[in-house]
Amino acid sequence: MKKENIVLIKFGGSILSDKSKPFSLRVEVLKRLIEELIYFHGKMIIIHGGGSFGHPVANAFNYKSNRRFIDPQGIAHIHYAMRVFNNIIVKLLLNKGLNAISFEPMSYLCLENSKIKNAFLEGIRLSLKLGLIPVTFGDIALDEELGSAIISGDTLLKLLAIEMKVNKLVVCTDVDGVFIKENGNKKLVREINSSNIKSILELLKNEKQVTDNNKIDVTGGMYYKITELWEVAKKWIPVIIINGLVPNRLKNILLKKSNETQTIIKP
Ligand code: IP8
Repeated sequence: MKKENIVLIKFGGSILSDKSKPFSLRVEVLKRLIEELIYFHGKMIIIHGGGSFGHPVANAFNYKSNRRFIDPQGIAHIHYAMRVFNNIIVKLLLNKGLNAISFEPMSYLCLENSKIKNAFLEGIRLSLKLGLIPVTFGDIALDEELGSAIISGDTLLKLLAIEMKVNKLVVCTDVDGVFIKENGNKKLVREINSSNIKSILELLKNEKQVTDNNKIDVTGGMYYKITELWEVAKKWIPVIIINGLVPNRLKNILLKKSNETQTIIKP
């Protein structure tokens, strides 16, 4: 796959907001991350999660994944909460001279049983050509089978990384990377590649079962995330998972300086 010179950056909802308090923003973290983005002068796409905006509202309307959700008030309010969150982020980007433009998944995607059925990505493609920074986010979108369904930022990440042929994917989380348990101790995995992917996934799967008491994890946890990210890495797009709460890690990645604390996924 021939790559474009585009970096895709994902901000997990939990680093931009405090998920324990509805509608709370970690404004200092957000402002600092934006300052770090300024150092990069190429094309970029930004994706953010639902954080303390989308998730509490979805809960309040009793949204359950993979179930029919046809409550018009619920759909409208979940979407609105995400628009509010997204507007704040876009405004802060604009304040720093970054020409961000918002793309709401509700308008460019059509779902079927929670999976993407149609995606109209021409707007995002054209915006990149014009030097704009497309910003998109986890959202509720309309679903031909279920009425509506939440599409997470992690699903958008895979779609856009592959469709836009990006040459690097940076995932900013609130931890240093992927951790596994070895002899009872937590250990950071610095590189995931074709020789260790199977064993890492096995460990993450088991760990999830142990720590979550076999409860169903709606977002799928790290196991699901790495399964998806591996699909991206297999297309020769390096995926780097960093701790966005630590200053300068994002900036170093964008400036191609090495960070000693991160996980890189490559085939
Ligand atoms: O935080 C969820 O996006 P995510 C979006 O990326 C909503 O999973 C509406 C809860």
